[in-house]
Amino acid sequence: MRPLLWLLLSLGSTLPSTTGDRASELADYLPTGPAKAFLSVAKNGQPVRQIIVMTERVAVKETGPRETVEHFGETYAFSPTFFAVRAGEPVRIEFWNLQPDDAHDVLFIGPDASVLMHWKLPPISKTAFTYTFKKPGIYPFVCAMHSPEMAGEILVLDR
Ligand SMILES: [Cu+2]
Repeated sequence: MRPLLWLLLSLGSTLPSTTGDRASELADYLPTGPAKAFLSVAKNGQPVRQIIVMTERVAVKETGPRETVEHFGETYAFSPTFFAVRAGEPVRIEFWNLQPDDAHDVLFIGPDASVLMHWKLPPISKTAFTYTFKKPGIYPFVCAMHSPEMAGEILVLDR
């Protein structure tokens, strides 16, 4: 699975992102098969708490700084980039795409570096699921369109 992850992570950094409307070519999917051993995802459910992850612009063509955008392309970040949950505890994670003109997406990656799911985050939208992480470890998440900088990590604690 590691080569796939590297492909996904390098995809974002090899394409210029100055247009700001780069479309994700990845289809949306929830965890299936072996990925379910790490993560189950439901539209509803009984979450014990909610976490909101927002998309923030760091340097974009509309507001600059121009030199920064020319050098790095448009750059974005998730906020927060790090949070902890307990294994087996359902949590509602809601992604807020705050940008009116930029799509984002999110890939969840397992502690073994396998890609667990992919979901698009359209402009000006909230996208929520109830997530249950099954095994302790570090689960990276990344926007494939703005990788490697738009990324974070979830620490899953032993219950
Ligand atoms: Cu993004």
